[in-house]
Amino acid sequence: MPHIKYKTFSLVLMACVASLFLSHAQSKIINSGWQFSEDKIHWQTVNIPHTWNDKDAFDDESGYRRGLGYYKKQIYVSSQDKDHIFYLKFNAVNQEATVFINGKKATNHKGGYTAFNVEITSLLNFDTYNLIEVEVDNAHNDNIPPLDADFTFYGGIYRDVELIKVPKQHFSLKDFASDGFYVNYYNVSNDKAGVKVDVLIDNFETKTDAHLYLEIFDAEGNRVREEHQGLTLKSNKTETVKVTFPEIKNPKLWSPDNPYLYKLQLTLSDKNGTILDQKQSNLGFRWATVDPEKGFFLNGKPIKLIGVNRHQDFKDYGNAVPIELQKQDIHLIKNMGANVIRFAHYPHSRELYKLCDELGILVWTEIPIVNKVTDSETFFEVSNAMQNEHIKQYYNYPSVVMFGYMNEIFLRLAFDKKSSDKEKEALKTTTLKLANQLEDLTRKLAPDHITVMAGHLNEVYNNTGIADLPMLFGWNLYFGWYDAQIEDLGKFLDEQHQRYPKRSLLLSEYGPGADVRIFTKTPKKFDFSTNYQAKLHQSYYKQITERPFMTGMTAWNFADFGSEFRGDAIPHVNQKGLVQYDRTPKDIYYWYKSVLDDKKPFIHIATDYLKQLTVLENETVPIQIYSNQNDVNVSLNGKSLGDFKVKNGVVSIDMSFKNGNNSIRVSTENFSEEKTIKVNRIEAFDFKNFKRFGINLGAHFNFYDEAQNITFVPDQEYKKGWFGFKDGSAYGMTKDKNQGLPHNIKNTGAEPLFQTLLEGCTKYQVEVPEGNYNIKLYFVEPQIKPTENIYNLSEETSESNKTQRIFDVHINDTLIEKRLNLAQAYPEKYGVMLQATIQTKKGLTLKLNAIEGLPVISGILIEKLD
Ligand code: GCB
Repeated sequence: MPHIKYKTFSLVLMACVASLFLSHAQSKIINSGWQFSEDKIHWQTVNIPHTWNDKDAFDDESGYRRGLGYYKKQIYVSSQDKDHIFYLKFNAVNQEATVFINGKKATNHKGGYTAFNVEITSLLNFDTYNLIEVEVDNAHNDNIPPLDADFTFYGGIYRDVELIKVPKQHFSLKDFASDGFYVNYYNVSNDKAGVKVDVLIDNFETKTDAHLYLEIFDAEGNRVREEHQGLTLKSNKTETVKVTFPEIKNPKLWSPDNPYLYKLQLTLSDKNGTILDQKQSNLGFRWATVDPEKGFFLNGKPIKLIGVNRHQDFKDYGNAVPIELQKQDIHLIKNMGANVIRFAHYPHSRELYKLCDELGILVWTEIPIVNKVTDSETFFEVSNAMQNEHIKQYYNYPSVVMFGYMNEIFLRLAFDKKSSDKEKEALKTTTLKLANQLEDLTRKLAPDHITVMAGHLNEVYNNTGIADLPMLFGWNLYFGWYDAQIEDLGKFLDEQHQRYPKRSLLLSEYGPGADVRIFTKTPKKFDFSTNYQAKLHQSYYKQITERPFMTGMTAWNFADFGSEFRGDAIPHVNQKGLVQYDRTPKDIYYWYKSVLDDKKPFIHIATDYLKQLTVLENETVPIQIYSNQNDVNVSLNGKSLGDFKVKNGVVSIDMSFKNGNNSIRVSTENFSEEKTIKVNRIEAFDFKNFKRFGINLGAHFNFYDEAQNITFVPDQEYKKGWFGFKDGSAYGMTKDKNQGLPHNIKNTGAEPLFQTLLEGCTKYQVEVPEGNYNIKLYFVEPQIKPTENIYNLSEETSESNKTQRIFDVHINDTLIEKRLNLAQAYPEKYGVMLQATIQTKKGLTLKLNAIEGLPVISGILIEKLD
């Protein structure tokens, strides 16, 4: 032992002295000051991370720029570094990159979500500036996955670029841009744990001697193991050195509850002890298994996986998101109480996986082979290379326990109406062939990990046998959204489990779209209300936790994310997030916290969506309270409403609010939470308590319009003394039957006001008292061209009224607009507002007199002027 200590000390000493004279391996991030151009004529200075689609993927024009983007940058290289080898490392460029150094092509890389290296030594000039040029292409390419998917394929260099300078002997940079070593574990149990490391060393010189030194430190910084190895490196070769440490006794195991990490340090020195290269990695002793009956096991103990999927983009940044902002996601996910993340549908930044190691979150990671494959040699090659890069770059993170390679790979096939049966069969065969190859590759490269794949609701995953390839199959199930009802989830899973008792299952995706501006007492499928979101998640959680055979569930999605072709309540954004696109939590985030996190007493009063609440007469409002406590006491405006049992993390109470501020207080024994909500309670339609009144015509939900700071209340059939329609029927551009996705309405940010409307209404009455009113009427022509949305998965095309609609608009006796013809006078799906000032003795009668077709109207806003 003393001998080893002395040896170590002398080695370190030598290294310190040597480093004064010789610099060892260095990586420099070169993100600043790149030139970017879309046409090679107009250049602008940008920093990495960068994308050219952060704005155009969210504007009113459909589509976003998919094509070439050019980057360039000068780097100075000194002749003092002549003895070194230089690499450029691109951590992610979406999706194809061709790199030139001083005008000469250095490499081409396909695939936008994994890193690649290129050795550039021979292309460099010393003591001068060298030009790096990168041609980036995000155009559709049949040979590069993903071919199509429900997220935006932002183009650009969006992760760090590194200039790496290494001595002639170094940890290999050639193996699919990995770190040049792979950590394996053996005999891991509560009593002992072994570590084996495969180290790849590149030698760029003739035969030479070197020294490899590996150390393991515990979390307190004590060195618990060390191994030395003398090496003779062959001339200009990559050498693989296998190092096995003796087992560590009584290891501290890694788990989400106790993410105990050891550290591995690898040092490569020359024969004089001068350090040439050094690397580090987290070590976590854990083993994960799945059982088709009993679910998921970590370190031999059952653990229900409950967590989220994550996409990497962020409001206003596209995919070019500063890493510190991204790290906050992982903290938020941990803080919610989740124990698993599915990084969907592609590998995310490596720093995040490291953070999962540290915080204790299990990881499913996958490559972006989504919706369909191409039957071409290149597609297969690119897919294989991608999985090699993926596994080799992400192999050493203890948090990573699941490696995947396909998502809903038969989605396109299932909705394909054009191909013949024979063509479809051929595509199934091709898909299966690729799946088999990738499954084999994954098992070979990562023998101790769980292989995974996710499919959508379709028999094709069963009858092709593809679902039996991976060790764990994930179902992406949208019962109560795209399909059937919320309660059908459990029935479906039971049936699958019965039919395929040997298959381990995870609910890999689920969730409805939800917009924080929409709320309702009567939540319905496809209304985008936060209330429906609560209902679905609460029920799904129950259904999954009641079924021991289910390994777990990952919600779709942690955050709202960009999907250009979509027109949810916010266009171009998929709104199934538990938090908003800017990561502001929706109430449901706190509900998850209440059922998952029992560390500290927690209460959340779910009223975040009630920005401005208008309550009619004696109307009560159901308020949900989320808590991890068993009992809570609730009071409203100082009066106790009683003690309530918390079931499934929630208490729901119908509350009767007074006009003005209302205070809700929820308390447990030694902890309480209070919230104030502002309410406009209207006892009579006298405009005393309020100045403005908005109605969301054809809608059963409230919509808070931020721009006008008003909540449009739900529509109703005419009620005496109040308001409502006399005829017509509700027409939703967000139908609950799978009639395509909702639609982006141009010229407005208030989609939920326009997307629901009244059709065929000729008379609408609002019983306002005598006075002067400013009135705004909102219209949109709902008829859409059926084929325009490539992601429209509906069986039938959405059609309302194929004939023209022309109608006159009157309020009382005033003509507001003659022969209004929305389809003719305005662009498609264009939000139109007509405004008028009306004086009335009593009441407002809106008349829509049809000349042709059925009139439509989306909303009314009435403002009292005197
Ligand atoms: C899915 C896909 C995911 C979509 C999601 C949705 O099943 O795997 O990429 O975003 O559905 O929201 O439709």
